[in-house]
Amino acid sequence: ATVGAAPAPKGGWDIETVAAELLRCEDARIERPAFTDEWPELDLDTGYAIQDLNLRHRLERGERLVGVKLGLTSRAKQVRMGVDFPFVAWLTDAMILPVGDPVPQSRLIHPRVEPEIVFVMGKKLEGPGVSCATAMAAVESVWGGAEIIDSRYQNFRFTAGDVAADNASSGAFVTGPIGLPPAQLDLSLEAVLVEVNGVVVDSATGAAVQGHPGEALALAANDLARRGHAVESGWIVLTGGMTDAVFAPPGASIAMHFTHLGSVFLNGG
Ligand code: OOG
Ligand code: MG
Repeated sequence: ATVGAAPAPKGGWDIETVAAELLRCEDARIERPAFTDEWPELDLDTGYAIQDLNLRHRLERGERLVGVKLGLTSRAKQVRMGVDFPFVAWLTDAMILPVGDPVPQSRLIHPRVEPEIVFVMGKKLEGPGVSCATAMAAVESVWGGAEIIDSRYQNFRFTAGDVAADNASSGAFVTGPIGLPPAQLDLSLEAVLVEVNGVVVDSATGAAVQGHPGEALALAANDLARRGHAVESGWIVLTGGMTDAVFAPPGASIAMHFTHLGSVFLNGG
């Protein structure tokens, strides 16, 4: 990657300039320091405003909204990233990685991969007041998946406001081979083994994600309600990394083995 610090515009930062800078960094594969170093008032809601503005920019350039992702729903992720609450970000069709494709190194800065439980929604789910049970009743199918995260911040160092603004380090995601109706498995007990170059380096069960990934979906619906949106029928929902993410350099061979949802294989390219 061609990586270098981006110069700050004169006159300080605001929602528009941070949004533009984040998309520029993404498109040009530039990593930069956290904005809160210079703009400490950039809190979670300001971050969401920046995220929403960049969703508009993504749609304007022809991308299609396909769902949402949750960030930092597991303790493993919260501890690693130093942000101790979950949040929501947007998924567009540009982030879908076809099965069998390698990690798209040519458009990423410093990709990392994490295993996730993925939902495809069968019904619209609208907060507030959504419970895990209500959320799961709106799910059509459950999949294993791998998210390739790629923060625009140097060394993935950020606060909650920075990372919400950066669309939760969105990069790409791939889904596994098996989709099951949610009643067919106990998601809190669904396990995953994370394998890098033939060595199992981490493992978790769905309970790592808010006790049950359905809780993460409920959280998404309730949080989006605050922002004037629902989780729509047909959407894809990434419920958040079950374990810490692993580096995905060229040449790496990564596999996520789920108990009932099959294996997701990712070549570092
Ligand atoms: C933030 C994105 C978090 C997850 O699943 O927790 C995320 C990051 O770790 O850079 O996608
Ligand atoms: Mg993730």
